[in-house]
Amino acid sequence: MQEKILVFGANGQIGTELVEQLRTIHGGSAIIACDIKDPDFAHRHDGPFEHGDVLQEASLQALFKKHKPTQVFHLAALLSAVGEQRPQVAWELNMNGLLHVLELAVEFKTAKVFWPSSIAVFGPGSPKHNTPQFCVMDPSTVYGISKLAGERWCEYYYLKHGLDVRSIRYPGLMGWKAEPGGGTTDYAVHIFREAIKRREYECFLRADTQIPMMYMPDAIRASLELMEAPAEKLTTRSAYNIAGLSFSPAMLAREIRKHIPQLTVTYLKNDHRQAIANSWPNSIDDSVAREDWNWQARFNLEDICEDMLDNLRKIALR
Ligand code: VAH
Repeated sequence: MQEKILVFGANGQIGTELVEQLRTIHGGSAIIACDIKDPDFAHRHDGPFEHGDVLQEASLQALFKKHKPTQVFHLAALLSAVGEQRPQVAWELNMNGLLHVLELAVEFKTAKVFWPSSIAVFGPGSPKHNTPQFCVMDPSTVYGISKLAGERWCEYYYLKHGLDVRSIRYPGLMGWKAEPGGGTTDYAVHIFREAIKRREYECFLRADTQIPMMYMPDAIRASLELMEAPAEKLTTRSAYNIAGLSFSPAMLAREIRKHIPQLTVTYLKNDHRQAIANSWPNSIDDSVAREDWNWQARFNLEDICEDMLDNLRKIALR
């Protein structure tokens, strides 16, 4: 069957790479990129684009009616750091945006829906190391609260309406194709650009702040593998833990210095994002995802640094 896939939040850090990958698999015209902002210059002609605001239910309904999507990827959200600056806006976008998409997916009989959760659903009371699929979850950010509530809503729409909605708790994500969007892990992308341009970086997290992270190619592959997994194999309809690797800013800086020995990094002491990072796990147990749909990360820190620097240097030279 010819897929018709709607991607909300298509111009974001995940969306930019997901749309590109989906268009490679299904063909450009099968993927309708949708965002409240115009696509950046590099991506503006890769395939169909629709302006859309997931908070405007009527215009969203018109998009569902026009395209009758077989799949929807709903990525639009405010992330952890920005969300703490604008808590009401974050809650409204992250919660009502999701509810509009779930409701319309049921109305228009969309076969599958993907929605990203985050390790931000865990909090100070969650086990810090190898945080399991099921445990105490007491998020202390609006972003984390909205993701935890969103997981419950996804499971509700699966159980009550039979909607095949699937979700992943992404770690912090790194990629070179799109800027991160205001999260607590954005440092792990900014440091590369600053290392290339200025050989120095002021990190907003302490040097020893260890956070679960993942390279974007692994993250995109995880979403697509989960969406392709046989429904009967899936034992979790809230969101799956997945793990890539865990590192601190100091560990990342040490790996980058193997390529740029002159890099100097200074560390802020009182940035508001430190408290957010402190509330998250150090590492994640992804045994349920491995068991249910054979999840397995591929990129280690050495591979990531090499690939990031190779590609960012090419961009810098343009
Ligand atoms: C953030 N990049 O920093 C996101 C992510 C685990 C972190 O959810 O908010």
